[in-house]
Amino acid sequence: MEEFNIPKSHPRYKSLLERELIVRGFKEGLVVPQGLIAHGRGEAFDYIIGERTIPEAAHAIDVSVAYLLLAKHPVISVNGNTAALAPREIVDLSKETGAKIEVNLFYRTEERIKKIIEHLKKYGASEVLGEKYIEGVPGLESERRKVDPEGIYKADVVLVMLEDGDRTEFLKSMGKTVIAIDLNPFSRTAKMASVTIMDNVTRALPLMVERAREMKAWGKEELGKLTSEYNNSVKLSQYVEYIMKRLSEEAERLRE
Ligand code: PTJ
Repeated sequence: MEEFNIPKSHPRYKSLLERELIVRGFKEGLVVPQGLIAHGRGEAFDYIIGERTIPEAAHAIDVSVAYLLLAKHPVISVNGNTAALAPREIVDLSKETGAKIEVNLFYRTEERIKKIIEHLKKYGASEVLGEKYIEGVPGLESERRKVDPEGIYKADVVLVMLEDGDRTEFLKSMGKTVIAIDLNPFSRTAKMASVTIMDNVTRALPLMVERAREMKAWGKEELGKLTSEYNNSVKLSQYVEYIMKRLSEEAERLRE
């Protein structure tokens, strides 16, 4: 990533690089201005968890990969921010799990849909859904109700990232399993999802690709064991406990 001129030795290298990717995505018309704000909220939570994939999230990643591998019609839902931050990993995860990719936007314009599809194709996607749609999510009033009949509409498992809040609930009431990657464990999406991965998409997605490569060799029974034993409320409570522990350790250090 020479093009961004950030010294590798900078202690905030990775974080600065992500900002550059989001800003570049904004200038290219992939990311909306509101996406810059959403990224900042994510950064704050990432700072609090120590900018690492915590063991509890790694377990949620395994459960999510198991769901994707067991699914009949898995779909990865992509918005502007995720396309700008991790296009290659989205394509790789789709290839490893057989999940379709669908662009689904909160601030939908047909021009942005096209741009994001082209962007993902540059990173190796052969098919990206999103242009053709039906108003297929009953009750949902936002633009995210526009879904492809062969994609999110038909999906049994949907991976969502950087969500705005209400779609997860509606997708679940359609009987779908919803996997959410969200750094904020207090968000509506995090609370409503079937599986919540409290991690940065830039760390979670590459890990999901790696685990999918390994777990593809597992039997259905072994994968099913992971999904059937999972409880998302317990997972969310572990995330909050982790944050509390980190904050009290920090307070302790300051008192020393
Ligand atoms: O591209 P569009 O039109 O679909 O619009 C997308 C945005 C992101 C603008 C829209 O979905 C939105 O406004 O999202 P929110 O309501 O700000 O929610 C985003 C959530 O993602 C927040 O809970 C953030 O903490 C979290 N988040 C931000 N950056 C990351 C993240 N989670 C994981 N990885 C990140 N890098």
